[in-house]
Amino acid sequence: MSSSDENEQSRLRRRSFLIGSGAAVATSVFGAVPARATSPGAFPADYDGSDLWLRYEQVADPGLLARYRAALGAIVVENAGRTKVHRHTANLSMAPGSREHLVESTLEAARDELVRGLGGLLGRPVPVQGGFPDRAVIVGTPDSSPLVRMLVPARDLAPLGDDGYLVRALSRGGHRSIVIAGNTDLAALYGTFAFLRRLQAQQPLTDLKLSSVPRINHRYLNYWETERLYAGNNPAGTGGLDGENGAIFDFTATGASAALNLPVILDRYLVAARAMASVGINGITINNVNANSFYVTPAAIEQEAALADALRPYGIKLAVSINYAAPTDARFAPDTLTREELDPYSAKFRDWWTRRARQLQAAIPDFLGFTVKANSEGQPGPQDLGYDHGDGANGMAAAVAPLGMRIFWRTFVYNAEVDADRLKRAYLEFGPIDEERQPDSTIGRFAKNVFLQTKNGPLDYQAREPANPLFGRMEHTNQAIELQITQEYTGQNTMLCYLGPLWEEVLKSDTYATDAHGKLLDKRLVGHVVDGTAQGHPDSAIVGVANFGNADNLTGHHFAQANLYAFGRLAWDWTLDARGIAEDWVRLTWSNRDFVVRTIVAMMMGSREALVSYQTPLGVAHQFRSSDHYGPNPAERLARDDWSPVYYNKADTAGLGYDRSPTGSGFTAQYFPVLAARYADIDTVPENLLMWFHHVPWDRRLRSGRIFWDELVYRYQTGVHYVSWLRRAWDSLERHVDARRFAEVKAKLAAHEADAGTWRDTCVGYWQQFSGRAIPTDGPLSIKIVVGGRAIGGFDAGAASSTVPLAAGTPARITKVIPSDPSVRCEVLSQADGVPGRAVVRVTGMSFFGPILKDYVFEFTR
Ligand code: BDP
Repeated sequence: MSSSDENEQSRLRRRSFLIGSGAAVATSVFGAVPARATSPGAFPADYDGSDLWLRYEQVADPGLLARYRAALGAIVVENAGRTKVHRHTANLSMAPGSREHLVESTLEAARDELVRGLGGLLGRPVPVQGGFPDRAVIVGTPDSSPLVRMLVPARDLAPLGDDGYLVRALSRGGHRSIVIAGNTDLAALYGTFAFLRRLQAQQPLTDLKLSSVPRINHRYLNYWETERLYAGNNPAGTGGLDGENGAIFDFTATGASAALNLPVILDRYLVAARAMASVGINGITINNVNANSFYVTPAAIEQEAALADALRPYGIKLAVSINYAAPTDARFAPDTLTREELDPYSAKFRDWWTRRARQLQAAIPDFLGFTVKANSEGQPGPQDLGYDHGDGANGMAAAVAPLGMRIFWRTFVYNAEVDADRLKRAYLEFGPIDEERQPDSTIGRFAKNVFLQTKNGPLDYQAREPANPLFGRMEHTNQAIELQITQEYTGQNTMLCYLGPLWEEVLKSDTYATDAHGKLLDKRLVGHVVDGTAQGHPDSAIVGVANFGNADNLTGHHFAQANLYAFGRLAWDWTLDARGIAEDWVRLTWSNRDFVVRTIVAMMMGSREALVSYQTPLGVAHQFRSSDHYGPNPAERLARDDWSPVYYNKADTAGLGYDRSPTGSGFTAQYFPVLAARYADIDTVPENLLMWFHHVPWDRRLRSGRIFWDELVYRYQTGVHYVSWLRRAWDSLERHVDARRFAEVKAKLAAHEADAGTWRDTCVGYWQQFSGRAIPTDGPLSIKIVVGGRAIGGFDAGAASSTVPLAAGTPARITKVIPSDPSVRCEVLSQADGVPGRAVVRVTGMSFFGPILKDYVFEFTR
């Protein structure tokens, strides 16, 4: 069974949503916002976003509220406290004054979530009861609950596995009930969250029949506590205040926060735990991949054990990132090794890691294992001793296998000696190990408890990349996909960028993988490779580099919460679509009002493609300034070639882009034949990947009919125009969204628009030095204005304003606006008082990814 019911629900909802969306967008773009908001947003005006999507505000629609109240009269969780989860920390406790509370079992977590959720949504407490009351929500497993055993046939539970759940409205013996059941307590908790989600999204309860099974077993976050953290409580957004470092989990806070370090549990840990569980995330590596060995010292292990204790009822297990050379770290003295002893085949090396893993397991019995970044960006690894990644990963794997742990070994390697093209290097290192015949004549050297953890694309979390060629190519090895939730290259904590469409694009992209005889596999999307169905792998994993921090809203930008949510939903079921997930998130997080939902979903859905457009259109990659990976610096040339924007753009007077075709670097050959051929040919490569694979001549004609240079400039402009529209769209929601969050997002969007403009101007200005061509002025939003009977045009749509000289005696009045595209809408916002004077014309239209808006500012002079 798949998660069919839930999919079907979201498909149905989606269809009706799509029909309405065009009109609604037009409404908000063109200013015809409902004149009077019928009621203010349901959330308090000062709400800070700290509940993530776990908001349980009272249902506003009186009819629906009455129906919910009639159907949901009691909560029954039999034996909720019977199966207590393991607790290592005797005196585990919350910080003084906490709102959240610790629970001792997973079923208690489910029960308490229902108490909180139903109480909030229904606006009155719903009692927890025993027995078999009418109108009860019953949660449990056949093991925990006699009622579940009675109400749910065993054959219906069998296909659900360990994590799958079902939710059903039943009528039995004169009793109406809603049953939430699974084979494990955790599955019952997952079902509880799925049920609450439906109520939050104000879906009907009649004929409720949901069931869902995750497609991927290990759904993990990697949390980078020290790097790429854009969610600290410091207003600058990255670091922390009051002795905290901005990370969500406090291990070493000082000063005013010293008393709040683990083992003390803070509210935000439990909000994060509940949020993770609500989307089915079941593991977290708690520290950065450039690992600090502190996290495997005894003192840290005690703190981690407390964290694990608090998260355990929610099904979240812990792992840590390690440094391959940790055994040489003096912090472990006298139990240290010399550098020469880091030989992955040596007993000394393996025993050292077995000892660490044992210590961890003694405190954290369900400890998952280690994430390893080795021989990458200066991190040590097996190659320092002449071994390869297979030797290193297997050495570590052998050390922890007896303890039932796994090694997540990252493939993010790009040793310059391997090949001149950075993109080719990982496969050249890992591919041969996967294909190596073993003494027992099996193929592939990586151990069974090794997962190779591979970024979605071959470079480094860019806003658009082709899929990493390793997907499908590593038939004999377990592979996890790694996605970046924290927005390092996608606007950090300033830009609104919904990443759902990026991940959907990757997970649904066709690898054209073939079997050993060259026949195309039936299931061969990246998602199939990851979930194991493409090549028959029994185990599967997906990893998201998380964006948690200690900011009030936990993610820095209110809209960054959506990325965490979307990652979790896709990790559970990668076949879901990004739009449906966005709609759910908006309903849970902002409002159920149709106008608000449609507007915010539209804002989110175009945001990633807009970012691609104003940052790196048409496949030009990695043009970020090296200092912070936020702003542009296409001219930058660093000591390391493959960190330099110029290495990626290869700008010259002939054109722009990296030739990776067979006559260039030959990277295209790492893909399966269909893709290799498609990417190799400049005529067949998808235009949005053009410069990933080709050096494109400035005057090459593209599918739009425009030459490459013109199209490139338009892409930059269009991306910025979308952000201008975002601002207007958000403004239209002022009376429908709680005040604090409204203002915070509004301020972010203003910075976003300015920074998008900087990207456009910096990049176009730099490319122009090579193209030697003028900025085209006949783009999608180009207009002529008629002043004094004369049509004047040729304005740069990227310029902040245009100076228009008027002949003596000509009145400074715009009498007509003539757009080059008749479908755009023009509006004179203000006329000039005289000369000199200023007039503003607003032009709104549609791009291929969403609405766009430009306010032309005209300065009239004589
Ligand atoms: C890069 C990040 C760096 C990470 C690295 C990685 O800039 O902080 O350490 O990825 O994934 O994108 O190892």
